[in-house]
Amino acid sequence: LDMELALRRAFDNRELLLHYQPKVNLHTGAIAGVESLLRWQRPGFGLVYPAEFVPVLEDTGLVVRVGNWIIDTACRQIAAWLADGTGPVRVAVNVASRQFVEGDLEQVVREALARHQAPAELLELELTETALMSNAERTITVLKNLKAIGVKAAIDDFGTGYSSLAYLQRFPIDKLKIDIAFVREITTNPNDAAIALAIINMAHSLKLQVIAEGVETRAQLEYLRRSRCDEIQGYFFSPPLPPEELGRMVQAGH
Ligand code: G
Ligand code: G
Ligand code: MN
Ligand code: NA
Repeated sequence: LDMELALRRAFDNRELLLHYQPKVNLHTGAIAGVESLLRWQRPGFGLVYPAEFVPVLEDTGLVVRVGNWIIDTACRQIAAWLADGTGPVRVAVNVASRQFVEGDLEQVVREALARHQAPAELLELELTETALMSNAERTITVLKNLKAIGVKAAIDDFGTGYSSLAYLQRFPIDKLKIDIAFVREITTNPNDAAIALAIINMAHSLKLQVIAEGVETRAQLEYLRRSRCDEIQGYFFSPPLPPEELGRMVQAGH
């Protein structure tokens, strides 16, 4: 079966869902928020991970429709966690380049926040450098307008793209996310350690927060803490979880 058709059906049949991976504040140890990650509960296949189908969503443009649904679902979840006593949980969503170019991202975000009465401060957008650069002027305008209402923005997979540092300061972003490629061997490869430290220091010089993804060991965590990284995300703390499990983890305080 053609993958595009299968994905259209999956979307219509509500087989797509979001899992949520906690981000931990390295200064306080508290859960600082979560990243929503798309999964496909595919009948006969089990849980399918985005590496297998997000490229198809992007290539076919389906990522705009699905992306709108992701933003709506994230806002619904923010409101649900507020309502059930879990509390304010900041939710980051991954945003594809085509959502800026082909979709009316600003309107989609505004409507989703309003529909669920979710505080804008609890929504964060994660964009790759490539997405930022593919239509820089449009992206700057949208991000500025969303920042004005309180929405946060982070650059995902930082260090792997080709954005110039001079350009970076023109984007109204709040946070850099160090790519997993520099975290994996951070305790054994001096070059990776140096790059991570340089990103952290540069981010702080630009008054940006910095998070490291893909943290799997205590040694990686300790290196990042000593380097003054603000937040970490990764299997060492927790894999992405279904919303009920994530809610229980937040309520338990760890
Ligand atoms: O969860 P996993 O590590 O398999 O995700 C793999 C890739 O898929 C990541 O690069 C991530 O950015 C991307 N991805 C996951 N969820 C979403 C989503 O909701 N929207 C978009 N556009 N990409 C996503
Ligand atoms: O948006 P992005 O591509 O950065 O998505 C993060 C991806 O990394 C997700 O697919 C998530 O499942 C995965 N991931 C999260 N934590 C870890 C980790 O500690 N190690 C590895 N190898 N992958 C992780
Ligand atoms: Mn991400
Ligand atoms: Na990433």
